[in-house]
Amino acid sequence: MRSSLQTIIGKYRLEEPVFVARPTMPPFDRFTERVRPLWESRWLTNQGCLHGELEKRLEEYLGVENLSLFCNGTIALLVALQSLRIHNGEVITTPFTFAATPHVLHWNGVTPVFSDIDPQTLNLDPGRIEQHINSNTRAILAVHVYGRPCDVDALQSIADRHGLAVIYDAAHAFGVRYKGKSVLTYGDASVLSFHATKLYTTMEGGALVASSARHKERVDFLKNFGIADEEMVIGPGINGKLNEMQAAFGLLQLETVDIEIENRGEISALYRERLASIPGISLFAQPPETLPNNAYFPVLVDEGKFGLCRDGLHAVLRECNIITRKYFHPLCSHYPCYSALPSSRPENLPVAEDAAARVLCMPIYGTLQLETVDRICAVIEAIHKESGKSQSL
Ligand code: T4K
Repeated sequence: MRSSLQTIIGKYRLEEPVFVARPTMPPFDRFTERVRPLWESRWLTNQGCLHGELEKRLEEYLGVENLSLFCNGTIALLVALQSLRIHNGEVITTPFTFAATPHVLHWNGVTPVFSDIDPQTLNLDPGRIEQHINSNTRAILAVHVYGRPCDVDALQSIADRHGLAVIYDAAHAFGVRYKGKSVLTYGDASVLSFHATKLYTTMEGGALVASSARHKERVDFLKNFGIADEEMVIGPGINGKLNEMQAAFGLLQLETVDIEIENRGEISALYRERLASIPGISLFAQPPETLPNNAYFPVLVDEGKFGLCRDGLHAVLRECNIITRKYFHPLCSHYPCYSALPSSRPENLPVAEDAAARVLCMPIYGTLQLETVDRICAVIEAIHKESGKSQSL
């Protein structure tokens, strides 16, 4: 089989690598124009004009109130927990996420308790949560994985029944609307990431959407060392500020983010059309009542039907210069720092274990050409045909 796969690699290898994500850059001149006034004002950070303007514009664009900008999504999550005074006990979360999610719990002195995910959405399965609740449980930290909304109503009713806070790691969910409103308006706080790999970026950056003006006020103190004024520090805060250069970049990104989402929609539709009929490649259904952002394009690989396992497909695609990613493998529950936790036992997390072993995220970003998407699908089809052949020998 190796030699036939080599033939595919020879035939389909792309000249330049195609990455899983790429930021769409604003025109360079527009950026210099935007930041030129900073050379006059010499005001570079600490809630400058561009920072204020971006907070306002983002609130308008996203349809939310009480948004605070941050230097990255991880610090925003850390502050979300602090702002809700969650700095001990246990928090129920998903193992199927980026490292930042459980790490912020650890950094806040909280023990993560991993609960299994739903096979359709790969988000926390509400039906599995209550078995983990005890007198130490403080909150649920859920992730809208790939920007697909969690079952927010079910999570909220569990939280209400047990007096828990709900925090959403919405790192992937920029612009997503659910049941007619921003997905960021659910729960006690939601956090976005504006990292360079995200569909909306400020290079590094993030935002926290608080549940009230009073909550935002607390968040804003916390992200600025707890400083109230020159002579008053009201609590142990941190430095979570976004600077003026990043805000300038973010203001320009906002001008084109609708096009970015639209382009991703077309790419996603083409992947669906081309991959749907390949045996062993399963796609995720569009989430109901959702205006999606197509932040990621995950598929699940079934080795028996496809002919090659996920890792094999990932490796052959890489040789073709198509850099897919296994978001999220390994599960956070496998990290050495968490693997000894009772909730990390694989038998507690069968759905997450299966998804982490089979998931592959395809390249998707606004400037990815449809011809390239077509070619990626052709490679996957050719790999299936070759692998299937050798399996039937
Ligand atoms: N919660 C969740 C659920 C998250 O997914 C994340 C971040 C966070 C919280 C934390 O938010 P931040 O603190 O990061 O704001 C990337 C990102 O670094 C990370 O932000 C993101 N999630 C995660 C899913 O993906 P890596 O290790 O995969 O990134 P890297 O450097 O391998 O980049 C992936 C591809 O993107 C590269 O192959 C090429 C492209 N790329 C990358 C960078 C950095 C660019 O084109 N330009 C760039 O500047 O983690």
